[in-house]
Amino acid sequence: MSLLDIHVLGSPILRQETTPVERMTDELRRLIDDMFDTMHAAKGIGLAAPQIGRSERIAVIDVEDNPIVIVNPEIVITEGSAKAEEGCLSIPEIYGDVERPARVTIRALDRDGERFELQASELLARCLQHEIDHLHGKLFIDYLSFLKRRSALAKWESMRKDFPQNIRKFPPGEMAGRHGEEAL
Ligand code: K2U
Ligand code: ZN
Repeated sequence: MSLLDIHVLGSPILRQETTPVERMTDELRRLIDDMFDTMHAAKGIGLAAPQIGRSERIAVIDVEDNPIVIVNPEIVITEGSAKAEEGCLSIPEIYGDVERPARVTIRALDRDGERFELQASELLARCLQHEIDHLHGKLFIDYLSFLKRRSALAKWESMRKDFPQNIRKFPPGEMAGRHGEEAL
């Protein structure tokens, strides 16, 4: 089990486009396993590669014990509309209501590089859209109104000192090492 550092708002990689994966490798499969470990340790239900400092177009999701790996995902169908509160592991303690399509159909590759299609609704649909946004440098705060985004960013400014170099370590703590072990 390897816990990776999570990049928080202010880290440039969160605002960059990711690179499509041309071929799945054992190294990428190990990265995917570490992303699941980190997501679970952070009590998240999704995690995208830029959030752990990597530029591959990969995200992991686990809504209600249904682990899903999406590589090079594309949203091919959107239906309806739904508003719900969102947060982000890269913007801790900041929340806001986001309107998104209620149901989506996505196409992606799995951890073995095999193509699949997935229809989703409810929280899974929202999580998929949140993670796919991350893969294109978009964050949920981008959907907030001007005033709500200004308020969220002001609150974040008061908190960012807790994340030197825009890094959030797991488990949290002064001495935690790179993978969460105590520093010797
Ligand atoms: O990508 C991330 O930062 C993880 C997100 C994923 C997410 C955000 C909004 C709505 C659905 C998924 C969350 O921080 S994971 C935390 C969480 C846990 C349970 C329900 C909603 C959000
Ligand atoms: Zn997020």
